[in-house]
Amino acid sequence: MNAILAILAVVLLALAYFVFLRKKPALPEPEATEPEAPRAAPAVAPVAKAPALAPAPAPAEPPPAAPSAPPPAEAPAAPEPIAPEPVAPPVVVAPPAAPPAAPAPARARDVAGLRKGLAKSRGEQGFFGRLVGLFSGKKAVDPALLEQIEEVMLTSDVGVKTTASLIERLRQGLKKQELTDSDAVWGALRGEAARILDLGGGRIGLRHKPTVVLMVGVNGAGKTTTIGKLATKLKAEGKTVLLAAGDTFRAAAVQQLEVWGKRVDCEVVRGKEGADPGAVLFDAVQRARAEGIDVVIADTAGRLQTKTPLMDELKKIVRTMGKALDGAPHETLLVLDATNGQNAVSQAAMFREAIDLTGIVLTKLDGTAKGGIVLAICDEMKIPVRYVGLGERADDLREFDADEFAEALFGDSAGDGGGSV
Ligand SMILES: Nc1nc2c(ncn2[C@@H]2O[C@H](COP(=O)(O)OP(=O)(O)OP(=O)(O)O)[C@@H](O)[C@H]2O)c(=O)[nH]1
Ligand SMILES: [Mg+2]
Repeated sequence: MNAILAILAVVLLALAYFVFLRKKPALPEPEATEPEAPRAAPAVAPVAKAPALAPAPAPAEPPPAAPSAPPPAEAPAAPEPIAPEPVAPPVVVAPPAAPPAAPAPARARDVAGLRKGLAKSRGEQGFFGRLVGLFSGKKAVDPALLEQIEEVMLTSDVGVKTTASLIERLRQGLKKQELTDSDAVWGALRGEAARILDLGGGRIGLRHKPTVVLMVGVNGAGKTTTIGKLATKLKAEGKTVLLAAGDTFRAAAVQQLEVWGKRVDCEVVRGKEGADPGAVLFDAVQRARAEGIDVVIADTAGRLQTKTPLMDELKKIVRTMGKALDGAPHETLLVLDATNGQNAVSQAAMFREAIDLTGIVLTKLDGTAKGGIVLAICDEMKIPVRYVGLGERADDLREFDADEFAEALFGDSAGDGGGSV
């Protein structure tokens, strides 16, 4: 009996020991899952998250760091969301210059829509309408044709310099017997236009987080409206956008931006009336960094390119933004009013002298019959056109595409029904 009891006791002891041993190693498990918690709660440390721009490439790097960790999908189950110094750093591995998470969404060509916006320039009395008129019903090329083309260009804001070089190229083509009929001349014109416009313009780059975009230009060029339109576009792409009211001269200017902010559902950073614009923009960039915002778009007061103190202030604004974030502003867009004609070219020259410009937004192209200004700006300034404004509505901003633009103006028989001459 005693022996049986002894055996039972041994068996019980062995069982208890076995159970105890199996439980002990289970203890570290909660710790192993903890690191996932902070990923699920990024809002805890927003500032640390700022350099982790380009979230897409990051996952490529971290996996080797934690190959044995449980899959992140389990993270939400973690009970303590406020874990102290977790494994967040691996996410920061991505280099700042990495490409954006989502590549630029492919944009459908819309030549017909562009033509609608350019209706005035394409109309009978407009730049291209008049050019078409020169060619209609004409097959042979007579010597007067080049002179007539020249006249239309000069009176349509193409400018003396660009017109002269265009006409000279056509003349050479005629001389070498390359342009034997009016169709060939028209084709050459279209080709020349596409070549001049092709400066790699179009959509702004979003390689940084935040990407800081500064809008500059003379009074009434369309800066604030363009900001609203651009914010609309970016929001539709799923980007977070912060607007910065750097036009602190007029209360109405801030209000105008705030109206856009409400419409587009973007926060607006503003200072007091008369505040230093640089300080407001500095705050905005800092805030965007802290909150992990994708794009900051900064408005500025309109300024005459001939007023030196105002242009000096602009230089200071740019320097201040660079202090808030190294490399900012990443895009400095000069907004030009297409109805200003040749004056827009001289504005571009003087703004470029003061600060580095990364692109041009040409507004109010819908309001001019002299669409030739696009050619003059591209040819003389060699600054890429990023967007064109074709109206006052939020969706009246179009990414500029040289080829599409040339097609919209000069037509393409194989295109969307626009026809050529
Ligand atoms: N038709 C047309 N009107 C435009 C376009 N872009 C802007 N506008 C109009 O131009 C006017 C001036 O636009 P704003 O955006 O206020 O210009 P701004 O450069 O911010 O002006 P300031 O702040 O005074 O320097 C407004 O009435 C806009 O609706 C465009 O592409 N087409
Ligand atoms: Mg404005």
